[in-house]
Amino acid sequence: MEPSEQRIKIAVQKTGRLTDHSIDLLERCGLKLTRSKDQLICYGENMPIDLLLVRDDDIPGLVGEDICDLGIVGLNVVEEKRLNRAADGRPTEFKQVFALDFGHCRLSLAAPEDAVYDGPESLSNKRIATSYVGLLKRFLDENDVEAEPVYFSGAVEIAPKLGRADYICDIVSTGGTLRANGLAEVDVLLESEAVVIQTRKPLGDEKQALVDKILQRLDGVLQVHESKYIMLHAPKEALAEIRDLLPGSEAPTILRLDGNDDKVAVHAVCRENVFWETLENLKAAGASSLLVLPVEKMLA
Ligand code: PRT
Ligand code: ZN
Repeated sequence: MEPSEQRIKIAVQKTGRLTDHSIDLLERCGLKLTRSKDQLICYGENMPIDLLLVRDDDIPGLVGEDICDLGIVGLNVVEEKRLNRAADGRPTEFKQVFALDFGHCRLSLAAPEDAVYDGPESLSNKRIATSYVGLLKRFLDENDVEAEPVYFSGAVEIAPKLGRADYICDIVSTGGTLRANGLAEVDVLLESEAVVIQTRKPLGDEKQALVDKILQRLDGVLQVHESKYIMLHAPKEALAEIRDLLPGSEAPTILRLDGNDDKVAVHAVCRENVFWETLENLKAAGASSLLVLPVEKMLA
């Protein structure tokens, strides 16, 4: 094994909503992992990459302080930490690379079901319970409203019942928790999903090459998610129309069909899901022998 400073460290949530997806994604990038006995590190067996398993709130700090080179964490946490640092006059030492299409949720304002909300001005002089004081303050400032954020580290949804707040500002996905507490979602402050963040500190050439490789593989895994390989036969005179119907495809490959001068074979990678309606439209335009195949790996 390489000395530890030569190995890439990726900060991943230890136990929570992002854990399984994050590890699964890295395994689909070809990384073979074994967990340490104390469950705090996953060692990469076939690449010099290790995962540090930590609380999600610590991930931006670990990447910012250069203890980890990359991290996988919710945009809600990234944005809150960035705003907290900015409020203290400290720069953000990490950069956001790309979104990972899991961990979808939103940071929303909610009020007791009988409350009237006519837009942000309804928050004027109200108390709003939240763990996301930075994001809430930004929303209030952008809307030029004075209100009082009340910090809650968890169980924010019970604050109105306790008489501690008039509104709450919290993460919502299905809305079930709000409904169970007699609350209704009234506004959305941030749409969130898991993102990859990277340290801004310069890495040596070797480490940088490895970080680039893992980011390229992650990008490939994401592209493959919805991509399909489509094959069909097209009458030559309908080729232009059929090409236009192929969803999100780059230049298709056109092949001659043996013993048939009227038709050609068209092969294309479509970077969007291919729905039945699309196939029916292609058929109506003259296409035949339609085949849609999943794509397993992709390297741009
Ligand atoms: O221990 P650690 O600090 O690492 O974990 P945590 O408890 O802070 O985080 P965790 O595992 O709950 O969430 C990690 C990340 O998942 C969040 O930062 C979000 O980016 C994302 N995420 C996606 C969610 C939800 N969906 C979600 N539903 N985070 C929290 N929730 C909460 C929500 O606030 C509500 O209390 O789950 C509850 C159920 O939500 P509903 O709307 O489906 O009822
Ligand atoms: Zn957390």
